[in-house]
Amino acid sequence: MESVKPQMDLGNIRDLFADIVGTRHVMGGDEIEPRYKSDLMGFYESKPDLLVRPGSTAEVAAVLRVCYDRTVPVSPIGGNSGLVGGTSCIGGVSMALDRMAKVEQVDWANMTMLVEAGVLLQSVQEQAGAHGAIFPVDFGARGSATIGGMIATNAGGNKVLRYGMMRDSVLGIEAVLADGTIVSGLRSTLKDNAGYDWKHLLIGSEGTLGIVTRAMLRLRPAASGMRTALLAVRDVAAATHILRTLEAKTVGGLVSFELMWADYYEQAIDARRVAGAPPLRTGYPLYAIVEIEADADDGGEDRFLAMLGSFMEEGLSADIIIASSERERAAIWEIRENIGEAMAAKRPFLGFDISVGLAQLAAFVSDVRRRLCTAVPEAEAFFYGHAGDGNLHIIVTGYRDDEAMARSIESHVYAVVADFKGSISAEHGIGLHKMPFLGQTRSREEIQLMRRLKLVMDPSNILNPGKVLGEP
Ligand code: LAC
Ligand code: ZN
Repeated sequence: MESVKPQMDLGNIRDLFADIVGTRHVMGGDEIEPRYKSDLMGFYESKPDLLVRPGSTAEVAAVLRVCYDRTVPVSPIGGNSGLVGGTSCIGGVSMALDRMAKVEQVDWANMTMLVEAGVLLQSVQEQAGAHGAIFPVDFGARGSATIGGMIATNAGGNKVLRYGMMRDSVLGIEAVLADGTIVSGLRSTLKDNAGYDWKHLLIGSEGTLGIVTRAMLRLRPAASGMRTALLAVRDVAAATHILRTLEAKTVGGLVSFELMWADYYEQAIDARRVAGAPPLRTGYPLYAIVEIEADADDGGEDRFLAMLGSFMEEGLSADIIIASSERERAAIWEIRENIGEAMAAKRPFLGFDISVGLAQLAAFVSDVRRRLCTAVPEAEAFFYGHAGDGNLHIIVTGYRDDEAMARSIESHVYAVVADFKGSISAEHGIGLHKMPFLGQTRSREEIQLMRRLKLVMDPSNILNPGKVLGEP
């Protein structure tokens, strides 16, 4: 891809930025620390001419006014934990929001938290916990992902089944538009139908329509109990039966339903950092992590345990382990979270985050396997993910390490996704990586509408250019 080059003397811009944010918060070339020049996984390099670190919404706005006047591209950076190159700067300015990391207010009565965009997910979860609440969006990269990045990508994760995606936990945002206008809608009400809900346009727009600077988050009351189990499951049909039974009988208490296919589970067990026997032995066809919120006092836990017993009696599950301590719970989740990241360190590596209807999941997996086996027999594919949401992750590795081969594998997988009328991105977004495939999941008219919105919001294409829609 051709890089977009600023059309003015960057030295001058550097001085203007320094007046706004202070000299030490503007860096160029080799002064820019490596953590700003690549995503955390090392998938995408970033080559900003300048890095700027504003400390407030007013500073973000002033920086954007400079960029707008001179048509200089700006790519925002949150925690850099994204997987699709969404923060990769292809020339111009990278804007890191990491100085804006305050939790400004926690309001237990309203169940809200006001934060700056650069705050870490983990800090938000801890602050919520200290007030008897939870922030329910959760995933493995909680120690590096920021709220701003999560809003920009409409992040999903492990609790979508119960609490929805990021957009369901954001009541209001403050954002800076391409021309430096600050739009603030930091309201705390759950219901608000006064005209277009513009925040939802920005949520999931990957920094291409505006830069989110602050957010009013929606918290939820902390449940009084939680139970986590790992099940060896007979097949996808049995998993579906287990999922729907738990949903019906725990009345909204089912928080997570993650599936891991046998080959993923084996790799994950091999890569474990902790010693000792795995929670369940390898060799079963499918594994499910099930987590419910249950009140120990009203019999919810007992009902959960009885249901698990009945799954074994009915032959849906051959073996089950129930975590009886936080340590055992962590040992179960480690297989799903940390090891996914360890596997992602393999090279060559391709990661997918597709979604299809749950009823089609088994057929989808076997079609992908069959297609890859014929087209690229040396490739290995590992399946796992948020099956309760119809969202699968696939890691493909072991193939000849070149771009053309990677694109061909992606085409094969996305062709199957199209056959099943699924999405090429359930949660990670499009960024740079999936841009060539957007047309497989969105119609021409939908893409044209996106382009028209982009043109209105960012007429000179300075906001995270090249992402989602590519060049105009
Ligand atoms: C996960 C991330 C990769 O679910 O989406 O592990
Ligand atoms: Zn995921």
